[in-house]
Formats: sequence, C-alpha cells, structure tokens
Amino acid sequence: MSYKVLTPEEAAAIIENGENIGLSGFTAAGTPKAVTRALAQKAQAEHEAGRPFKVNLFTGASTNSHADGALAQADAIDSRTPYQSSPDLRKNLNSGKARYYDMHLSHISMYMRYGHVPSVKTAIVEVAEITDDGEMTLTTGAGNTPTYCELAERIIVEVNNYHPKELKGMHDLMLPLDPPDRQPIPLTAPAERIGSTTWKVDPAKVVGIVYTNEPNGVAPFKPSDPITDKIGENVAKFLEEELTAGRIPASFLPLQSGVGNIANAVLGALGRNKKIPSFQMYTEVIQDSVISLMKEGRCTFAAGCSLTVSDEKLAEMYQDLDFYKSKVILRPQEYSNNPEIVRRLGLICINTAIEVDLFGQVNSTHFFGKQMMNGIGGSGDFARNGYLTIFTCPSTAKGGAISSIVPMVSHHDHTEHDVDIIVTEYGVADLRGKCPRDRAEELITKCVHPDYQEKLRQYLALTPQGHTPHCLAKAYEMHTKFMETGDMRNADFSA
Ligand code: 0RQ
Repeated sequence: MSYKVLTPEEAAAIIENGENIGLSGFTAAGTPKAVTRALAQKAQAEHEAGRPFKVNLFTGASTNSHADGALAQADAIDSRTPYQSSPDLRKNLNSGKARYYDMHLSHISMYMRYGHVPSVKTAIVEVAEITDDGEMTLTTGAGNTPTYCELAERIIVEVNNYHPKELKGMHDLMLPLDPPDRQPIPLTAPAERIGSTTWKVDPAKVVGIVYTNEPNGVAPFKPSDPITDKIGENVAKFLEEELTAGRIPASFLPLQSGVGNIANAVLGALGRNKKIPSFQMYTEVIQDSVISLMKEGRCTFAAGCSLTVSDEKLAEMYQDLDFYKSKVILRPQEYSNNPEIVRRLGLICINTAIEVDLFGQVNSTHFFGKQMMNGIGGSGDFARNGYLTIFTCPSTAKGGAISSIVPMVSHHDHTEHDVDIIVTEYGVADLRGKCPRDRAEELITKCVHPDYQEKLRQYLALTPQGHTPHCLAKAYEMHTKFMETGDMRNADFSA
C-alpha cells in the first residue's frame, strides 16, 4: 500500500484552527471515528495552552459521540451544518457557543458546489477498503462523500476493518452535473442502479490512512409503548383504507419513513398489517425495523442513504451479507432525498412532528420557538414532494402538560401546503382538500387529546371572521402559559 499510515493523533495534527472539514457518512453510519476523537483531544490541549482551536464541520447528517459529541464537549465546533442530534452539541448551539445552520439534506452537496456555503478543505472518510489507485469502498453511510472528496484539497482515510470489504456492491454512487448542464436522473424504481459501487479519488490527495476497528455504536430502539403502537396502527389502518378506496395503487407505492421511535413503530405496524402488500422503501435512513421486515419478506427492497441499524442488527446482516446486498442500495443524500425522484416514484412519506397547528403547519425542529432539537433533516425534501405526506406525533408531551396540537406553531418547517395527513394515538386527520376552518375541526375531532379539545375550540371562537381564524393576541397563549405555569391546560381563551 502506497499511502502513509498515520495514527489518529498524527492525522488530527494536520488540521488547523478554523478549517472547514467534511465528514463521510450519515448518522453514526459511515462517519469517521478515530480522527474526530483525536481532533477533540487536540482542541482540548490547544485550549489548555491558551490557543484558540475550532473547526467548521460539514457532515451527511447527525453523527455520534465520536464526532459531534467529542468535538462539542471540547468546544471545538465553530459552525455546523446540515443536521445534528447530539445532546452535547445541542447544548452548545442553544447557548450560542456553536453556530448551526439547519438545511434540507438534499441541498448541502449542491449548495457547496455552487458556492452558496463554504467549501471543505479536508475530507475525512471512513472506508471498508481503499485501493492504491484511490478506489474507495464506503461503509454504511453514503452521505455527501462524493462531493466532499471532489472539493477537498486533502483526504484523510479511516480504514475501518470492522466493516467487511464485501460491502462493495451495496453502494450506487454518482455526482450530478451542475446547472445549466444538469440532466434528468434516470431512476424509475428504487432497485435500479445508475452509478458506481466505489468512489474513486485522486490518490495524491490522500494525505494518510488511519486504521480502526470500531462499530458505529448505534443503540437498539426503545421497545415501542402503547402510544407509539397506536400511532403505528392508525397509520397502517389509514393506508389500508386508502388502498381500498383506490387512492393508492393496488401494488402499493414505495415508502419513506423518518427517524426515531415512532417511525420504527409505524414500520412495525405496516409490516403486521397483511392487507398492505409487501412494499419497497425509498428513504433516507434504513432503521432496524426495515431489516426485520426484509427477513419476513414484508419489505422487498430498501434504497437509502445509510444503514443506521443497531450494532447487533448490523452484525446479523454481516452474517448474511449476500442476501442483504441484493435487497439494499445506499446512495448519496443528493439522490436518496432528491425531489425529482420523490415525485416520480410517488413516495408515501411518513415523518415525525414536534408540534402541529390547527391549520396544518408543522414544526419539526424547535421547542417553544427557540430551542433547537435536531434539525429539519430530510423531512422537507420528502414532505413537499411526496405522493402522500403524513406527519405523526403523540397528542401530548411532558405528561400531558404540552399539547402537540396548538393554535400556531412556534416555528415553521413544513407549511400547510406540504402536509396531507396528521396522525396521533387518537386518530387520523385528513387535511386534503379542506379549508383552514375545516382542517382545524378535523384536527380537533380526530387528533387532539381530550384535555385540549374544548380549549382549541375556544381559540377558534375568538375569531369568527377571516379565512384562517387566527387571533394574534392569543396565538401563543398555550405556549406562554406553559412557560409561566408549566402546563398548557392553564391557557385562557375566554373572550
Ligand atoms: O423529550 O424525552 O425529554 O420528554 O421532545 O423525543 O424520543 O427524541 O422523539 O425520536 O420521536 O423524534 C421530531 C425530534 C421526534 C425527530 C423528532 C419532547 C418530548 C421528548 C422528543 P423528553 P424523542 P422522536 C428525515 C426525517 C426532524 C428530522 C426528520 C426529528 C422529545 O423525528 O428530529 O424528520 N425530526 N428527519 O417530550 C416541547 C413539544 C414537544 C416536546 C415533544 N411540543 N414541546 N417538547 N417534545 N413535543 C427523513 C428520513 O428519511 C429519515
């Protein structure tokens, strides 16, 4: 092997204060581990020596404790995009220690190529293998690796021997031409292939390789609870009824499913409902439940950007890699989340909301208008372009003191124009073809927790006229009462 072998510390030493770094992977899957940890240690040592040290971090999506976690703890992140879900980083960006810009995940690669966001100087890339002529077999997340490798001046490669070289064949990697030369993406089904199985970089850009042997560290999901189970059953029942009504073709349509415990429970319920035919997925993150459904024959193919499965599930997949290589394709997020493909394939898109308002606006990212949770992720890429766009959430949070359905959302991620269906444990609100007043009534009747139904009707009654019956003086009464008293049920909508 002609590359220089480096320790993680030697690799981290190359990186300078203020540098823009692009990481491979998407979630913990495929994200480098050893060099980012060493970089955090370097930052700490620099800070102790009284010198500034921070980097600007560009990723596929969230990472894990080995990247965002370690770097945030060391206060080594100046700016961050396009998505995160780290408790340590969340603390820093909500306190103003780190600057975060939350982006649609399909946008970041092209915006960097266009020059809308700064370019990366160093790419750090986790691979299962790199050949002498620079051909890389990526591991479990494709992310923005092709773009970061193309734009970076130098590449540090982490060869993670935990992942078998036989992963070669699971990826479908490509880069589009940029406007005015962009061409249609010739994908008409999730399982078609249009790119290459490896990504080739100029070996001269590879400044060194670091050997590791580490799992992604993805924890298994919490077991579902009665509320998430009920939400899952409601989604499955609704899709069954849509099939019966002929609004979904009898052969069904590919599914996109969001991240988290609710998404996992929804997929479990879809798998159990045998009136729904076996289905394919065209999604962003492939989670544990998809793999279980593949084994049962309920999910016949999954195209995504990352295999964000628990370490146990991944070990299980590696025992039977040929089977899964015939059923899984990993593509860069510019393709897995591409609006052109989402619209063409007619995806049924199911994502989770933090908060929904009476007229169908969805907040996926903020608490009380100001505290960032994770970010919009791919939810907007899919929501605007889906065949059918569904948002799920429990009807309440914090033991009932917060209603997830409020007069006006405290932050807008998805507008009423992008949202078709809302599902809570109480039922399914179908907002399609309804005016704002009818949407509000549908949501109150079908989805709102009984503790809040009367309150929300009182809010509507404040404004007898207007197309969208908002009362600006009281639109955040539920939020402000929670902040003052710890319970939204204390909201007062008496005229
Ligand atoms: O906090 O546990 O402290 O009580 O919010 O909890 O368990 O993180 O919820 O895993 O279902 O994620 C929207 C965050 C849901 C996620 C979100 C509190 C509640 C609890 C939520 P506690 P969990 P989930 C891309 C898909 C955006 C990105 C996206 C997400 C915590 O799904 O980040 O869609 N989505 N990507 O108590 C205050 C409220 C609250 C509230 C809940 N109204 N106010 N706190 N909480 N509602 C597309 C793909 O293809 C993958």
